[in-house]
Amino acid sequence: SLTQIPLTLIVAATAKNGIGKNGGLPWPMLKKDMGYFARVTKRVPLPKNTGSVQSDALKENILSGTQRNVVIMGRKTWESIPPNFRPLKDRTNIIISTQGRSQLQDIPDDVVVGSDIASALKNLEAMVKDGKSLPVGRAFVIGGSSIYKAALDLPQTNRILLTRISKEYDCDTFFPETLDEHNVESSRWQRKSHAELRDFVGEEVEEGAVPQKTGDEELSLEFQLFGRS
Ligand code: FOL
Repeated sequence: SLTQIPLTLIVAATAKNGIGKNGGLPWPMLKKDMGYFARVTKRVPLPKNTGSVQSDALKENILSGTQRNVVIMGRKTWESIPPNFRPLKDRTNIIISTQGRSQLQDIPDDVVVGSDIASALKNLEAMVKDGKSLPVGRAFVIGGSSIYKAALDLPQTNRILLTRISKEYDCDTFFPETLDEHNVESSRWQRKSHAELRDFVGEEVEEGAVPQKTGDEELSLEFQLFGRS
């Protein structure tokens, strides 16, 4: 069932795990990262080819757009997205809030609300059954820190897509897990190869430090994948 769907965290963070400042991102718009975020969270994977004739029907389902990925976020992250970009298009948006949807401002009908990740996924499952929402491809957790923390405590969370930002920005919000470049025994999380990253995201990914022009200084990004068994 949907409450058991694998969850992938997607996050951009500084070396000190900074992710936010004053309710928004700490850095100016990083086009290469935002484009990556949008493409990766939208892309529905092709089904594995089992060699059966039934798999052809499954492929047609994908090609005709009958699945959508979901993006799960906390209420503050929802509010941090520019109003003209939310709900994030071509994805089923889920907001986690202790307040009911009636107490939240201007939430469109196709946005799912839940008090925690598990109950939100149950709400979505009911909507899919009723034909009110498309069947789910992948599920991404997009923040912020308390929602990342809740997801990290769930055994169904098995991947982290991290964009490491080279420059240290002043941050007041942090990603709640240490992710080491080197695979140390003590960490539950292991860095995966560039090939595994490319296979998972379904597109070519620039390897190593990727230079980024911002208003003022030079900085670089690195796209990384971590996994846990
Ligand atoms: N993960 C990564 N890698 N980078 C991020 O900036 C990021 N941000 C969040 C979560 N995970 C992330 C949360 N914050 C938009 C804005 C803020 C935001 C997430 C998304 C947003 O407007 N997204 C549009 C892109 C529009 C554009 O291309 O300019 C989208 O359609 O996804």
